[in-house]
Amino acid sequence: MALFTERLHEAGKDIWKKMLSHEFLQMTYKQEISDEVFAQWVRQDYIFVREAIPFIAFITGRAPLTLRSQLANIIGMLVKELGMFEEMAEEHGISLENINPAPTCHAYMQYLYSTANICPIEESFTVLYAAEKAYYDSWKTVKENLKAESKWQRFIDYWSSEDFEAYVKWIASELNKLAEGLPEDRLKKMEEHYITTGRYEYIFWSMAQTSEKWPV
Ligand code: MP5
Repeated sequence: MALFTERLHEAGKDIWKKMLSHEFLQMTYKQEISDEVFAQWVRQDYIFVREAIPFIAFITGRAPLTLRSQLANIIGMLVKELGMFEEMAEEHGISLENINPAPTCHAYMQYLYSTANICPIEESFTVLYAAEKAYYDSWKTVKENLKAESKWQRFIDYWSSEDFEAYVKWIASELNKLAEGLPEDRLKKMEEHYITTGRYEYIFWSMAQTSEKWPV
């Protein structure tokens, strides 16, 4: 039988196609992105990664014992990642003081929290998979199309690395185990989360690209 993640990839293929050709990514690999637009992504993703820590903590509380220690390790990984954001922000003169989530970032965070708290583990694990896969695929696209060293190279290398790829593959294999034997209605819900998360990932790039702000 085909792996469940293959079903997810098929369901999300149009969204992924659009995501990977998003203007923000194209401008980044063509090195035409303005510092202000990139800084908007840095600030918003810093908030996102910071808030991903409680998301993982919530998931851990509902996870089977076999997943707990690896989920706890993700929290350590996120703390290190925040350090990378802080160092890159400092190096490039981007302030991380008094920053607030833009509407899209805010909505995405709330989606993470509610999924982790209300939905069964296989659904929140699907959200985790989609979010991490979106970043691996997006930054790998940037890396593959980049012609020369970028000032944002550290970010590009981080999410397109072999280590990160192995981490995404681990989530995929655990997700396939979680999906095993589940009835179609529960698999369908997982597929819906994969699509919703892919959509959030797409609009997250747009939020950065347009420097989205609250209108009031
Ligand atoms: C990730 C991220 C990857 N940093 N930001 C968004 C909007 N989506 C996915 O997650 P992580 O925790 O940085 O690996």
